[in-house]
Amino acid sequence: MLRPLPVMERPLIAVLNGPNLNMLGQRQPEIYGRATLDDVEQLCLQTAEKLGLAIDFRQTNIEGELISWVQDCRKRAQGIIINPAGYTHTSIALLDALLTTDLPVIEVHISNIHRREPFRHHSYVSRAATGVICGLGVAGYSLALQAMTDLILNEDD
Ligand code: CA2
Repeated sequence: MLRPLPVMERPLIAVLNGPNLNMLGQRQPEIYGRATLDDVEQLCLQTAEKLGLAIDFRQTNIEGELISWVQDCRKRAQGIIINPAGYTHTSIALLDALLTTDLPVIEVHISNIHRREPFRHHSYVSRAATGVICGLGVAGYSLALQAMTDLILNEDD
C-alpha cells in the first residue's frame, strides 16, 4: 500500500473566503445552512486528508487582503478555491488578481446565486474560474477539492 505523502510534499490548495462568511451558522440558516465556518474548515481538512492535499483555509472581510492572498498564491499554491461572497458581484480587482495567477480556480457558493436576487446572478470572478459550484451547501467545498485534485493531476495533459 502507498504511504500518504508527508504534509510538506502535498499540493497546497488555498481555500479563500470573502466577507461575512465568518457569520455562517449564526444568521440566515434557511439560505446558508447551520454549519459554521469552523465546520467548513474541518470538512475541508478531512477531505484534503483523504485526497492527499494540504490546504490553507482563510477568511477575510477586507477586499485588499483577499487580493493580496490571491497574489501570494502565485508563489506558494497549486490551486485556489474561492468563495468571494459579496465581492463575487462587485470586484473587478479580485478578478484581475485571479487572472494573473495562472492557477486552476474553482469558485464556490453555498447558495444557488441564480435562484436569488438578480444582482447575485452575475459573477465577475467566474471569468477567471476553471469551474463554478453553487447551490449544494457547504458540501460544495468538499466537491471543489475533489475537482481540484483531478485538475492538478491532469495539468500536463
Ligand atoms: O452563497 C454563497 O456562498 C455566497 O457567496 C454568500 C455571500 C453572498 O453575498 C453571495 O451572493 C453568495 C454572502 C456571505 C455572507 O454569509 C452570511 C452567512 C450567514 C449570515 C450572514 C451572512
